[in-house]
Amino acid sequence: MRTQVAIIGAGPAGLLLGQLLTRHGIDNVILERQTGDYVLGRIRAGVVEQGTADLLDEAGVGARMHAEGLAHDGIELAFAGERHRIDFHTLIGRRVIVYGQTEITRDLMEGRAAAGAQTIYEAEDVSLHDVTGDRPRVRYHKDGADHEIECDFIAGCDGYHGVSRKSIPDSVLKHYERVYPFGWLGILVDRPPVSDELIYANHERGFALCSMRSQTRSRLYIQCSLDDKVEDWSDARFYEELKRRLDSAAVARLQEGPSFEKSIAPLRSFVAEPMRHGRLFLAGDAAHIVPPTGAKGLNLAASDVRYLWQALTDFYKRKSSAGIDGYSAAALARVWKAERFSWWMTSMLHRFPGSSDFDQKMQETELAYLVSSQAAMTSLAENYVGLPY
Ligand code: RFL
Ligand code: PHB
Repeated sequence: MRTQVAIIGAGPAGLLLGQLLTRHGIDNVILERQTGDYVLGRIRAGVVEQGTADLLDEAGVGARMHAEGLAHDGIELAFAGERHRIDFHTLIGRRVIVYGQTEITRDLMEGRAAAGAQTIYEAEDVSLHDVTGDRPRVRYHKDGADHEIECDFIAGCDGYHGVSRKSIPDSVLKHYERVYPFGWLGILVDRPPVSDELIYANHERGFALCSMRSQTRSRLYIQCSLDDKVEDWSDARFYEELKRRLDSAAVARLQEGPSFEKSIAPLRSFVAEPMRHGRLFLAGDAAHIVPPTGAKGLNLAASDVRYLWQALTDFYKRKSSAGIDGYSAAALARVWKAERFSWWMTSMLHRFPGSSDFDQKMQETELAYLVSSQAAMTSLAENYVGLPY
């Protein structure tokens, strides 16, 4: 088989890139290790930046997000028993949309099916070949046979555990990493949200986040130990712990219901540089991870895709390699700013085992300063809604 762009991974990065390329007449094939249902079953992000929403519109799949997503003009920070609103709309005149990654993925899959573009699910043992030559190839195994795709470019959109980044020699890639000494335990429950906006809570027992997927579905998180197992946390224990970390008004509005999803995610900051090796480009979690506190992971995947789609369009439509040559530097400039914001939010809102009294005072003062300063709140707001491309 031959295609112009072989895309590894049918997460948001791969599907969005595929949709944009298809709409601009650039042929592409997506290879995904899992089934489509498995991909849709992963519960992840919930907050969409305006720039990400614009790109979904550009890809022709934004209609349901605009109809069903919830526009949020701010967030609430809770600490020392009080809540403080950060009003994005007043501070910088922009907002975010709360709309689940699962729904975005579903919209992209349906858009791809409608466009007749090919996705090969359950592709096993995907391997990349000749990425530094003119004719890269991707091999995979499916239905008992080996297959090969010849292409012009490979887009590695296969997440943190994927094969693409690992195909780049160690001598080429530099890794930057911070692993945080805690995780997030999250549940999904069909009960109305605790508040109209997201509540990010700093509490002496640990961080908590009250998010949502709709007016009737809540997504709730608490900071947990890395040793914790999902089985250790009954719903009753989860709610008991969450309530200890929330203010009394939030507790009064919390409706406890049976969770239908419960998972623990470790927190990590990670960047691999550069994001290009020959004709292989990394995009999304394949190249970088942020802790979820800043709600940036999905949005960064979309911003990489924006740069990569434009670079490939320049190559095919205008015969220019400038976009391809500049891709890694352009994408990384924005990636590092989101890394900084996510690290800062994480540092400000969590309890770190072994932190000193001085560390604790610094964290309290950071929060007190933030909510007392228009300049500091504006900085949070412009990062949360998404920096310019
Ligand atoms: P994905 O979504 O991991 O998709 C990669 C795809 O590649 C496939 N794959 C392979 N396919 C073929 N061959 C191989 N060898 C392969 N290896 C892997 C995988 O099966 C998968 O389908 O990466 P992508 O597309 O880069 O998207 C990134 C986002 O999923 C991620 O950044 C966000 O979910 C992060 N995130 C959040 N981001 C936000 O912007 N806002 C949020 O509010 C937010 N909340 C979160 C989050 C992530 C979380 N977890 C679980 C880590 C909350 C949580 C709890
Ligand atoms: C979510 O709704 O899953 C969510 C929202 C905000 C975050 C992280 C996750 O910062």
